[in-house]
Amino acid sequence: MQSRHWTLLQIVFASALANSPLVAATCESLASLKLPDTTVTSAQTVAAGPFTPPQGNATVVPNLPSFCRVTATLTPSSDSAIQIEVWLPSTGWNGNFQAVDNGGWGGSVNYAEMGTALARGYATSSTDTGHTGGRASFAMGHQEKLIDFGFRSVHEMTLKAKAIIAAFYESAPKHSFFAGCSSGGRQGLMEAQRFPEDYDGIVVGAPTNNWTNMMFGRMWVAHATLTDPASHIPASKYPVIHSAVLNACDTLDGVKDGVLEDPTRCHFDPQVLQCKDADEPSCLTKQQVEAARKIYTPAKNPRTGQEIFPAMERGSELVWATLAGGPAPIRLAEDYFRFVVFEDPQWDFKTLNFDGDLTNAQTRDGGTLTAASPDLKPFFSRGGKLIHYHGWTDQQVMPRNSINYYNSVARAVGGIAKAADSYRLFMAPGMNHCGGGDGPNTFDALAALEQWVERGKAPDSIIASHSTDGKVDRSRPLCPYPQVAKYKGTGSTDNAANFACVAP
Ligand SMILES: [Ca+2]
Repeated sequence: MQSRHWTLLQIVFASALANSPLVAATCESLASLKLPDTTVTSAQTVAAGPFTPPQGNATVVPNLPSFCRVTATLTPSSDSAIQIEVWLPSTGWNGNFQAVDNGGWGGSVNYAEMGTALARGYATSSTDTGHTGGRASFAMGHQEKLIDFGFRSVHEMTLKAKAIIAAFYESAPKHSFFAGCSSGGRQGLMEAQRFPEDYDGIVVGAPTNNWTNMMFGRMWVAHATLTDPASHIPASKYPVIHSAVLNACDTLDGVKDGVLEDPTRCHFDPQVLQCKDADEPSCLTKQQVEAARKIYTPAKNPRTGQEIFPAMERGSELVWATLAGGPAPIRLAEDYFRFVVFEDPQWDFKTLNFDGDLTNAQTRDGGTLTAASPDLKPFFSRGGKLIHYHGWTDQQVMPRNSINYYNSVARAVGGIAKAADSYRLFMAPGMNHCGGGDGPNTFDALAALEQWVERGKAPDSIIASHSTDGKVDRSRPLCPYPQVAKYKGTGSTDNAANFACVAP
């Protein structure tokens, strides 16, 4: 019986890969599936209802349809132990595959996003990126694990998930999608650059793709406010600065709505807030003025003057605490220098220099973590579509990095008009890192991507909404860069229908 079962499974699998329908495998039989460098550790049907992730991931995923849950360990190197999960709808599969992303330093399967993808009818997968826990300490002395985190885990997961989907449903997914923000945006660009055949469509949000330079950008802000106590800006003054920015620049876009449609047009100088006499809650000391100016200034090499990473934007002041609040720098960045660049857990951020240390870090990275190549031609030429978005008040990844990357790709393919056939960037005014903020920050980029990939309908705008206490109080089109949303002059400025995407 066992050998007969085996033979049947092998036939099913081989035939599934050849796209010739036979019979679908049972969920439980997938436990015997043989794939390269892979141990399938479990395959079982999960009944409809809430799903309780394994220990250590306590947040219950509610209201899932019944699905086949496959877990596996991938070992592409002798030091690798990449955990993946593949979830396959028992009924109502939409015929597509959508992989989900990881934030920060990864280190855990993203059950919440898998649940969302499954509920939308996708077969879905996630990886722990090859290590456990959200710190970077895993990387010390483990270059192969750093490679797993950098790009290999998502690629290997993709190959294995597609094979498992094919075995289960007797056919390969019609289309494969990847959607991610922040580190997940970096994962998406890494896939498009290194493995252009993995996905037909990719949603990239606020990517950390310019990884090493971005870490210096984050430290630039930390140096502005955290190296000298006199330069520290208390959080209570963020609204003071923000109000002054709005007074100076809110109406430059024609609408007084507390949001800057295009912060690059705002040149507010915090000098206007300098205290006349003693320090007060409503003004900035001379040192605080200098600190705020530095936050608005791109990180630069002090010797060459060359820009390392763009600055925080005007309008982002309410969320400065993430990078400027202290007392220590954001841990995601401090971890990078301690465990990857200097391999010294006691390393002090105040000692960082923005010249030789940058060169050393870039060498150490060498493309393992940074995904900045503008060459997306192989992805585009096989029909790949990319939707990229970034909030203008992002407090973790400076927004102009996305514009710089987009322009680099456009240059590589012959201009923005050409790039727009395959790749569109949507800057979201007043949106924070991957969501939140005073501007419209809820939108369905994945649905727009599906339309583009499946029906050839490119997104000329994406409608975004803003909610307060769960109630939508504003909608607005997000426009493909370099266009901006312009008020038509009549009707409510809280209604997207009264705006048009126009050249800046
Ligand atoms: Ca405005």
